[in-house]
Amino acid sequence: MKYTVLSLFPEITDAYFANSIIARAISRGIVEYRAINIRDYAPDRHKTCDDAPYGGGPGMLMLAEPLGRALEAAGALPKTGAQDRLSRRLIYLSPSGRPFTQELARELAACEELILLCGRYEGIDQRIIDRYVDDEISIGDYVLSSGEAAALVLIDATCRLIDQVITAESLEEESFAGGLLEYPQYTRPEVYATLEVPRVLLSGHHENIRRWRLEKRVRKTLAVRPDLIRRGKAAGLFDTETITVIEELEKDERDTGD
Ligand code: 9D3
Repeated sequence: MKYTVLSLFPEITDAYFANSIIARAISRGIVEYRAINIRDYAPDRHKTCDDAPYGGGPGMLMLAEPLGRALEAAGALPKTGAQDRLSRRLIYLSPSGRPFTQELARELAACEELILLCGRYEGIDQRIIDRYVDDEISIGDYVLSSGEAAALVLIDATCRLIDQVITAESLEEESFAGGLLEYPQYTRPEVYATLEVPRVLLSGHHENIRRWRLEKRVRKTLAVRPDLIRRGKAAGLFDTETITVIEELEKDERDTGD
């Protein structure tokens, strides 16, 4: 995978690539990284990259000219409609994008190159989106000050899915996660600040441990992510035992509810 990041502040993404599992992947030749400073492509001597929006409104927008020149330097071409979206994708990180999910991470991890355009100010001239951008992606419903942090999230999530970057084992476990949050985990010591490790985990009784963990997962998911329970049910993600546990705990909830 090759990541090309276009930004007014490339130091932000540089720092990340210098120190993480990605640094190892780069030295092994599995991942490539290139940062392009958009300011280097401003045509005027003041290196202007922003201006006020036509029609009025708050703040400033990134100018089309420096963005277009930086994109062409990155090897981007204007869209033709007949694009090979498996080999190379141009992504604009934007609060108005479609939501980033594990499914989208898997799709993007299969690309040969991701060109990530990070915005500053209130956004970019729409003509850059129309002419070059394949996907507009948001990382969630909260407001960031710029696109760089979002690009790092996308890079981290996709990079670890690339074959050879992390062990197949941890990815396999992930697919087992199937619609529920994790159970609580404990390691040594057995007593920490008077807090004891749950007895069942020390019992060596594998069937009881498995059942305890399943109940903990269902309880936690019902409490903080009831949407995952609804979606998991609809998608047929749960086996009959899990459905029984969900129904029991939902019933408990109603009994103690009021
Ligand atoms: C006035 C409306 N605002 C849009 C919701 C303006 C605005 C806020 C934040 C314009 C740009 C930004 C900077 N955010 C990003 O570049 C960004 C982002 C985000 O804020 N949330 C979630 N995902 C992303 S991806 C890029």
